[in-house]
Amino acid sequence: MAKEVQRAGETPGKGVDFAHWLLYSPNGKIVLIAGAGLIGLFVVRRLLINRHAVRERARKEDLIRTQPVEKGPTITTHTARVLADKLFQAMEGNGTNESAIHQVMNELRTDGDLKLVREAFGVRSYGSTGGNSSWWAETVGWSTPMTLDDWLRAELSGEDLRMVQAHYRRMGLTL
Ligand SMILES: [Ca+2]
Repeated sequence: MAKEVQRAGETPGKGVDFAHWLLYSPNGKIVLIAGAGLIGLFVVRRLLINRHAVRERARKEDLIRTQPVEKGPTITTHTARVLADKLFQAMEGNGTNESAIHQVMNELRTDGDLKLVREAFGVRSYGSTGGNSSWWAETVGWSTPMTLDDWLRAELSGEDLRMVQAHYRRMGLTL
């Protein structure tokens, strides 16, 4: 594009020159229209991704709420919230604090406990870079809304994952 412009003797300098070239030369118009089209596509794509993320979040929140409980909880909702946040801190960002996850698992007794913690954890954005989460990353499609179970599956592997799966089984649930 730059070559053609120079041939036409209209070097698009900074600011006004470039704006003039963009608006009034045939090549400039093509660039302008193509640029606007690309931005439009980008915006539409982002909106669709965002709508998908919102729907996915609602679907997963419903799933968490509708799980039946066999044995009642032995912890309070406040404790469940504290434990859910501990788990989140252990997984958020680069790396995983496996021992913190095992510590939390050791404090849970019944499926009611685990379900309370799942509910308190809710659905949180999981980023592609080791679990960094932020609402804006989810809005532009760089992260996915994920439940506690999703997070654990994404963050743990090998022996650590098997240990947590054993805790789930002990409470009559599967991971
Ligand atoms: Ca992580």
